[in-house]
Amino acid sequence: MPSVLVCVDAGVETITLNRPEKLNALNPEMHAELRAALERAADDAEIRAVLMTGAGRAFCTGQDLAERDVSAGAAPIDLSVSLGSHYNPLVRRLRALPKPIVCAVNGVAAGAGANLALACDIVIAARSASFVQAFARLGLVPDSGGTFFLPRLVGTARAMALALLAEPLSAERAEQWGLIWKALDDARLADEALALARGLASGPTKGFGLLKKAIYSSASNSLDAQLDLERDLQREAGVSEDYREGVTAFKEKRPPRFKGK
Ligand code: LHQ
Repeated sequence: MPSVLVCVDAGVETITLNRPEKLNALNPEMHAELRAALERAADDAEIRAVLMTGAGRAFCTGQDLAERDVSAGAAPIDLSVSLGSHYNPLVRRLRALPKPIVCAVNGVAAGAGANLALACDIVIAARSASFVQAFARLGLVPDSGGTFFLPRLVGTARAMALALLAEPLSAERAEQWGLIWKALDDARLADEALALARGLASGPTKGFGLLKKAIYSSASNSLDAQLDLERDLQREAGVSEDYREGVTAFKEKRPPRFKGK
C-alpha cells in the first residue's frame, strides 16, 4: 500500500496519510509521496484546492520513532539532516502552494504531525482529535514550523506552555484559542472537509494564491511593506479573468462562475 493516498475529483486533490497502524507517523517514503502529491497540486491546473487528512484513528504522530536507533552503541543522529531534507521543504511547499489547503485533523496530531496541520491554510478537526507538541517529551525543540506558528496563532504564553508541558490540546480548546478554524462532530468531519475544499476549488484560484502570499508575508513585514505588497498583488488580481467575472456576476445579481484564472 502507498503510504500516501491521492485522489483528484471536482478540482480537489485529497491527500490521505496512510500508515494507520503507525498512526501515520512520517518516514522517508511518506515524505517522498507527499512531495510528489504537492508537486502535482502545484503543476496541475485542474487541481484548485488540496484536502489533507489521515487514514484510521490518527491524523499524524510526527516522525516515525521506530526508525531512530538510539541504543547505547549507535552513532548519534543528526536530526538537522531530516529537517533539512524532508520536514522544512514540506512546510515551505505547503505555505508556498498558490492554492488553498484544507487540513481535516481526524484524530491525534502529535509532534511534527501537529505542526504539519498548522502549516495548512484552513484547519478543521474532529472533536475527538487533539494536538500535542510532543517534542519536549523527547528532549526536542518543536520543529516543522511549530515555534513560528504557535506564538503567532495563540500568543507566547500559550505557545510556551504547550511546548513545555507537551499536553494534548483538545480540538475544541484549539478552536477557542484560535489555533484552528473549527472543531466538528467526528461524524461530520469528512463530509464538511470535502464540501469546504470543493467550495474553495470553485473559487478564484489565482486570487486565493495571491491572498495566501499576502497573509503569510504579514508575519515578517512592516505595515509599509505590507501595504506595498497588497498594492502589487492587487494589481495582479485586478487583471485576472475571475475579477472580471466577480464584478460582472455582482452587477447581474447572480453567483460568480470562477475559472481560477
Ligand atoms: C508510532 C508513532 C511514532 C512510530 C505512534 N513513531 N510509531 C523529530 C526528528 C526529526 C525530525 C523531525 O521532527 C521530529 C519531531 C517529531 O515529530 S518526533 C515524534 C513526535 N511524536 C511523538 O512523540 C508521538 C508518539 N506517539 C505517541 O505518543 C502515542 O502514540 C500517541 C499519544 C500519539 C497515541 O497513543 P495511543 O493512542 O495509546 O496509541 P499507541 O501509542 O499505542 O500507538 C499505536 C501504534 O502506533 C503503536 O505501535 P504498536 O506496534 O505498538 O501497535 C505505536 O508505537 C505507533 N506509533 N506514534 N511517532
